[in-house]
Amino acid sequence: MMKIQHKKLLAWVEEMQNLCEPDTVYWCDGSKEEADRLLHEMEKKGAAIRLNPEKRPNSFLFRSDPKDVARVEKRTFICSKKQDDAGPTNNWEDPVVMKEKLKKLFKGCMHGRTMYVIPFCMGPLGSPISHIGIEITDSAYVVVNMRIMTRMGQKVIDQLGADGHFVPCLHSVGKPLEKGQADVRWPCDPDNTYIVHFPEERSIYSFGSGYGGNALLGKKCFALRIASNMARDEGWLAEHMLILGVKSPEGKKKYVTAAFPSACGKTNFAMIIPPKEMKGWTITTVGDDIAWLKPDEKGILRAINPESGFFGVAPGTSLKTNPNALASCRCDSIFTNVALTDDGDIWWEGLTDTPPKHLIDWQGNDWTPDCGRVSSHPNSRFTAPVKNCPCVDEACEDPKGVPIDAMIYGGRRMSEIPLVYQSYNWVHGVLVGATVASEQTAAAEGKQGELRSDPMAMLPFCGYHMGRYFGHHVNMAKRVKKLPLIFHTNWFRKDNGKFIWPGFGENMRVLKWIFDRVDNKIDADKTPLGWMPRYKDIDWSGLNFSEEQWKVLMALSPKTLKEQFSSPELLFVKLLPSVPEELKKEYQLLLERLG
Ligand code: TSX
Ligand code: MN
Repeated sequence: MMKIQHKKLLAWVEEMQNLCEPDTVYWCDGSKEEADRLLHEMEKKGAAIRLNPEKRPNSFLFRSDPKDVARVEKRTFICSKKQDDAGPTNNWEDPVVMKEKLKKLFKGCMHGRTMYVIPFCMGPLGSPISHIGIEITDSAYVVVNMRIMTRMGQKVIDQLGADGHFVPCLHSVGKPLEKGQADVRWPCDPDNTYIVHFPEERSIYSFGSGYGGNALLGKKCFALRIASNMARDEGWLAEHMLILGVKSPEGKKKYVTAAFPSACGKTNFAMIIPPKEMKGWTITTVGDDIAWLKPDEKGILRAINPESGFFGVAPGTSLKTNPNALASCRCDSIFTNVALTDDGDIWWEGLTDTPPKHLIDWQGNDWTPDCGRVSSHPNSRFTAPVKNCPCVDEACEDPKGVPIDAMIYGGRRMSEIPLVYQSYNWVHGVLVGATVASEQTAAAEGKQGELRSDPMAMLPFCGYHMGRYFGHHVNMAKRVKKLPLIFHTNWFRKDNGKFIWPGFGENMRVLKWIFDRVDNKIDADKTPLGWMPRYKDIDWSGLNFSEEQWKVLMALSPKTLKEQFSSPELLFVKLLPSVPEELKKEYQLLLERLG
């Protein structure tokens, strides 16, 4: 039994118990025994499938309700007192009105269920950058996922002590069971889903969905939407960024963060394997999705990964695209909405060149390669511990965090945008991040190929006014003594319908150029966009890439670029009235450089 000394925590749990009226309350200790027991119970109920222990030890497959397969942005709300504080890019509702609505939804919503109390820490325990949350949920699936994605259980209660701060996170699948009513495999209430944030009181309420970012509240809800508010008030950054380490053959180490919109291969980039001809260069992974960055007492910007797991998109992950991700989910992992093979393993589109002759698809139906359907949902996922990753960084658990030398913003751009450029200064770098746009793939909603703004890859995740968020980035320059250099990358430029750049591990060549720029080792070309690499400054060992190809890859058309950067469709242009003066000035300079 757990001993809780924290009066506020006990009072909140009791209040939520009275609201949700569960059959029982269970405090999670985070032990392996506890997870084993919950998984076994879900297996007995038919909610989970134990995978073949020889092929995929201690791993399970879940199939969600077909209506509950992704984050629901239409139902995601930022309920600040003033609508203006949520800004024009967030859904808003008056907090008093929303609280009333939520009270009705949550009243008695856990009948027939267990209410799990999950103490979790975002970031290494005891780190000055970490923060604690308590998630209350009626989903055991959430518990076992949170155990992988966060530091969870008794140790967090110990850390919290009698009066430590925590972010209260209430979650329910929204399907109470009345007496005698049988449960379904994946309870949810898709027609009444609400993902609600109260930034001023720093609390989260999530109703009706059991899936991913809707239900694992430490991730997008806390580590980005609520944390971006905390970061603004406390002088740090909560960003949708991967963190990786780059080590040179001489043993020099630098850390880089990168923010990309969806469908740019962020998890792949977080764990690339350098080409073997680039001997002695190694890449290590701190995180693949979220970074919390805070200046230390010397003014060095240090980053932690608030998460301890990967919640990665499965389709497209293969030995060719990302062997380290595959190794991470070799065991002790949870799979959601992927296909089941006849020998009790998992499969998804792109895992192997030739699909198995027979599968059970993500909805539980027979599947054959010629059936005309995909076997796995396009947004199917693996939940895998970071510590399983073969290239996990040695400082991954360091409470001090890792010092950041460079930050990358990127997008998926078929034309116009070169492979890489460097901003002229910090404020210009903020502009580079704020003007990120990406082409939509078939997997996303909306038209394929349509260019959509996603400033700093934070459009769905910034928990306050986006224009003021840019201002906060600008202001960080006053707090950080050694500012990271800022870069923009695009792995996706095409010529005659073909990708020009080979991408994947070959992106190491771009990271080496960034490393050399940070080291002040090489000059670069001054262009309207920023500093650009010269052909001779890229390490080409082991790759046939001609100077002619390079010219096509790096070509700039100032006229077209100017049109794109001043297009009223660009979110930055729409946000201009609320953008700080320094940034507006930097934007004018960019337009002037483009002629
Ligand atoms: O993840 C990707 N990255 C980053 C990897 C470290 N992808 C996959 C994107 C979908 C999520 C990429 N796709 C990358 C990339 O750098 N580049 C491309 C485009 C591309 C696709 C296939 C090839 C080359 C480039 N194939 C051959 O050249 C044989
Ligand atoms: Mn993400």
